[in-house]
Amino acid sequence: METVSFNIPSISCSACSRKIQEEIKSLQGIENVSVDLKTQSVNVDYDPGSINSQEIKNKIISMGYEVTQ
Ligand SMILES: [Cu+2]
Repeated sequence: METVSFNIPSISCSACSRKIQEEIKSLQGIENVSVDLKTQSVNVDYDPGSINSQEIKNKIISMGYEVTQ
């Protein structure tokens, strides 16, 4: 299991937070997702045998959010 975190400066409310959490969780190989609204960041625990951090990042970008690391 590995952990990656991304900064998502355009997260502004709990609806964004919930949506991002659900979308990331729907990917294969994702163990846990926690979004912190205060720091506008997301922490993802994932299985590196199933998915990599770039794919997770791309998922967030595909939802229309800018990701800075
Ligand atoms: Cu929002």
